[in-house]
Amino acid sequence: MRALVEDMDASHPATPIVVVSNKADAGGIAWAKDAGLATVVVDHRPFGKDRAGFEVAISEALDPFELDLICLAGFMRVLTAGFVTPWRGRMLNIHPSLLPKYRGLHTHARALEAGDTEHGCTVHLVTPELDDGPILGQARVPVRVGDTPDDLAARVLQQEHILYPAVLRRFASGNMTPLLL
Ligand code: NHR
Repeated sequence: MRALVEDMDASHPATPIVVVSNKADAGGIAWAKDAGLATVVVDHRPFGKDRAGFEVAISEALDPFELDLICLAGFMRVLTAGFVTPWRGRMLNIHPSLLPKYRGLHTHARALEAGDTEHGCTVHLVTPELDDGPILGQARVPVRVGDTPDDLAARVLQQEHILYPAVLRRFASGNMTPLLL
C-alpha cells in the first residue's frame, strides 16, 4: 500500500483517496493518517460468519468517496461475489506466487515444498474465484538453497514493491497488457 501511495506523484494517472483495513492497529492505517489520507477501519470480528454483513459495512463506508479503483494489498479476508461483482474490472490484488500456481495461503512454504527453483508475485484483477482473475503482471525471484519460507517471503516482497506500482500506473492509464518483470 505504501509503495503504491508513494508512487502516486503528479505524473501518475491515479490519486490515492482512502486506505481501508479490517484492523484498527494496522501499520498502514497510522501511516496513511500521517500522510494525510482518509482512513476507514471496519473490524470483521463483530460480524462473525456474516461475510456479507462485513462487506456491506465496507461498501457503505467507501460509497461517499466515489472511488474508481480498489487495490488490495495484504487484505486477508476472502470477499464474496456480492462485494466483488460491482467492482469487476476495477479491483486489483497482489498475490505472493506465480499464478496460476499456489492460489490461497502459505504460498512460500508450498513453493519450497514443491522444490520450485523460481517463485514470485502476481498482480491480478479480483474475481469472485480466489486468486483467479486476469493477470496484469508478474515478477520472478530465484529460490536459493537453504531458503526458509521467511527468506523467500522477504525476497518476493521486495519485488511486490516494484511490480505493484508499475502495474497500477499502466492499468490506471488503460493498459491491461501483462507486465512481466
Ligand atoms: N476475494 C476474492 N473474491 N477474490 C480474490 O482473488 C481475493 C479475495 C480476497 C482476498 C487476497 C488473497 C491473496 O492474495 C484476496 C484475493 C486471504 C485468503 C484467505 O483464505 C486467501 C487469499 C487471499 C487472501 N483468508 C482467510 C478467510 O477466511 C483468513 C486467513 C487469515 O485471516 O489469515 O478469509 O493471498
